[in-house]
Amino acid sequence: MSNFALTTTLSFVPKTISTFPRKFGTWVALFSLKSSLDLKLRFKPSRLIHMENKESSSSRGALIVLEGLDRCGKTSQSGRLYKYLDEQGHSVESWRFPDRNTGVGQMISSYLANKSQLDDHAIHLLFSANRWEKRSLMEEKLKSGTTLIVDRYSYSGVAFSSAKGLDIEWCKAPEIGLLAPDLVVYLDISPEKAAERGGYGDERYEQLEFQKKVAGSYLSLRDSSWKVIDATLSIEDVEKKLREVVLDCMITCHKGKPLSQLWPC
Ligand code: NYM
Ligand code: MG
Repeated sequence: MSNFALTTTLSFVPKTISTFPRKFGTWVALFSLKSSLDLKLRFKPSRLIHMENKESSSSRGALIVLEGLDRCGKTSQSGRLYKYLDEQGHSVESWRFPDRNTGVGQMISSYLANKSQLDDHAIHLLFSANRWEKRSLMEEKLKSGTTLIVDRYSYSGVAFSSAKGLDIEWCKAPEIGLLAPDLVVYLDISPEKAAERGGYGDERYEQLEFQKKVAGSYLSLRDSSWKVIDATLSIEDVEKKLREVVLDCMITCHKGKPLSQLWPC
C-alpha cells in the first residue's frame, strides 16, 4: 500500500476506533508501517541496502517521467506533485525537456516558435542532445537520493519525430544509454479533447491533425510498465492517482532498485 493510501486510511482511524479491539492490531500495524515509510522515504542518501541475493545496491531517488499530448495537463500535474512531495519533506526536483535554458535548448525553443527552420533529423538530434547534456547531473541527483519529476523525456522525442514520418528505430537510437525512467506516467486524453482545452499556443506541433499522429506514436511506444491515467478526470483525481503510483515507485527505488538505461528489453 502506498504512503499516500496509508495517509488516507489513517485519516479515518478515529471513526473506526469504536471497533476496538478487533481493529486495534490492524491500526497499530498500519501506523507503524506508515511511520517506517515516512522514515524510509526521508532517507540519508547513498546508504547501502543489502539485498537478499547478497548483492548490495544503493538507496536512491526515483526517475519519474510524465508523458502525453500537448494540453494533457502534464505541466500542472508535475507542479502539484512536486509541491506535495516537497511539503512531505522528500528531496525532489521538477525538471522538464526540452530544457530551454541551455544553448541547445535555445535552438530548440527558436525552432518550436517557428523562428528557425531545421531538418527533421537535425531537430530530433538536438532534442536528444538536450537530454544528454543533463545525463550526468541526472545520475548524480538520483544517486544522492533526489527524486526527479520530469515533464517529457525520450518518449516525446520518439513520438513527435516518428509522427513526422521518421523511422522509429532511427528515432530511438540517439536515446540509447540515457537513464531509463523508473516510472512513465502517460496522461491519457484524446487529441480532440486536448484541443478543446483553452486552445493551442502558437508553437509548432500544436495542431489537431499532427497531435493525432503523435497519439498513434505514443500508443506504439507504450508497454505494460507504463501507468496510464485518464487525464479527463478532475485535476484532484488525476493528482491522487499520480501520487499513488509515484510513492510506490519511490519506495522501490529507495530499497535499492538499480539504475538502468534506455531502451530496456
Ligand atoms: N518535443 C519535446 C519534441 O518534439 N521532442 C522532444 O524530445 C521533446 C522533449 O516539444 N510539443 C516537443 C513536444 C512539445 C514541444 O514541449 C515542447 P512542451 O512540454 O510543450 O514545452
Ligand atoms: Mg506544449
